[in-house]
Amino acid sequence: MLENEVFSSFMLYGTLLILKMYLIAIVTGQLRLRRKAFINPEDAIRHGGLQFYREDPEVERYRRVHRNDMETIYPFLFLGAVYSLLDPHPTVARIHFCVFFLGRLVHTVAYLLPLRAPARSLAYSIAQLACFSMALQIVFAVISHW
Ligand code: GSH
Repeated sequence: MLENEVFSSFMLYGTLLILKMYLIAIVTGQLRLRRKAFINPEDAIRHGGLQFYREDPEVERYRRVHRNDMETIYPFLFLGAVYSLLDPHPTVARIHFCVFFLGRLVHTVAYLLPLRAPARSLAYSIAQLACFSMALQIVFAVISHW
């Protein structure tokens, strides 16, 4: 599998994005502890009392990053894997994966800092373009073989 240039490039970018999601999850947990804002009453009781069973704007921002990652990176993991099976040109494929990867990194940075609008939306749209392109190529490849 690693000898397949396209698939190994997909594996690299996909795995790096999963690691990014793990990092966001870890930081969210740490932020909860620091801000004393717990999502479950049992956690709040353990860390000082039910008054800490509450929302915190910063924690919620991290959760939105994670949710948006789930809405976009999970489909990429499917589309990128299927697209790799279509034997695309390695450079073109790498451009798709790299654009998506960089778009998602900028999206995260823009969401967390936060950067002035429309930076986050632009990053989101550019990353989604790469996914749309892969999705269309998959659909055309399937239809043309019917
Ligand atoms: N579920 C998303 C939403 O509610 O906004 C769908 C559209 C989307 O993902 N928009 C991007 C975004 O960063 C660019 S504006 N949305 C913020 C978010 O999902 O928290």
